[in-house]
Amino acid sequence: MGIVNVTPDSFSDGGRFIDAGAAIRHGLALAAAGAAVIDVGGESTRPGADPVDAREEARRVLPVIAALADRAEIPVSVDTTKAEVARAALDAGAAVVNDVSGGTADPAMLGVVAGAGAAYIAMHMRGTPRTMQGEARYADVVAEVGDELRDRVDRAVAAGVDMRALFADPGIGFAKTPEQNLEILRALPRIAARVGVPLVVGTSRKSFLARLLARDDTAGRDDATIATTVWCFEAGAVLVRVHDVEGSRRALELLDTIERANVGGVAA
Ligand code: PMM
Repeated sequence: MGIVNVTPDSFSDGGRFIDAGAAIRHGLALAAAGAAVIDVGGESTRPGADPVDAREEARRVLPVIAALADRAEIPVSVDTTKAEVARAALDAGAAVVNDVSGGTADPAMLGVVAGAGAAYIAMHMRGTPRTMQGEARYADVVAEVGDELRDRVDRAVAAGVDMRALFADPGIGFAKTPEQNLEILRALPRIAARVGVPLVVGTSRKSFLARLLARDDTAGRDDATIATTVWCFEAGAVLVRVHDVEGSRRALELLDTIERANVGGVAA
């Protein structure tokens, strides 16, 4: 899943694609690089980010979604917590709603997704991007994130969202410390078993990677992201949300080649 942030303030690409034309070109380039889905967002979710209203968020994303839905030949997803923005994006051609609040930010969200028959990604977070880092307190992060995510999935199903088009995301970096992010990555199969729907994971360029590498630049974060992409797919995730589609695609092709090497019974 390739990321297009149409925002002035996202942490790694804020400001680069605030112009609709640049965002559309970037989305098409991600599709050409091998993305399976393009995720378009108009509100930064970085820790402490200021919220934007629905009208401004829609103004940023709708022309980009309409153009990509028309031209990209892969599904377009809208990264929003607001039902009004989701509805307008679905009308403009989006097929997926990626909601970092997992339906907790806007009581109308799940009804909009169910009514449109759209796919839905329910992510785990506590609080809001403004408050979440103060809420990273868990006795057992894997069990609690699994339980809370399961609850969000159950609510989505109860609201009529199609179970076959439902995905869950443990929300790396959202109300989690760097150590908790690692525990979650390590326990992805346990979380997948608990939630009962396929997992999406987003580690791309997040600050815990810079801490792990003791190096803080985009190239380093992209290398680390590729390592987590391989880890996530080996652990059974079905989608990873990344800025550098090309790097993750190449790594997955290699992984696939290694996994097939045994098919003829030639390899030891
Ligand atoms: N992370 C960000 C935004 N949206 N959506 C999902 N499903 N999972 C994530 O991990 C996620 C997300 C923040 O990253 P960005 O500012 O680089 O887009």
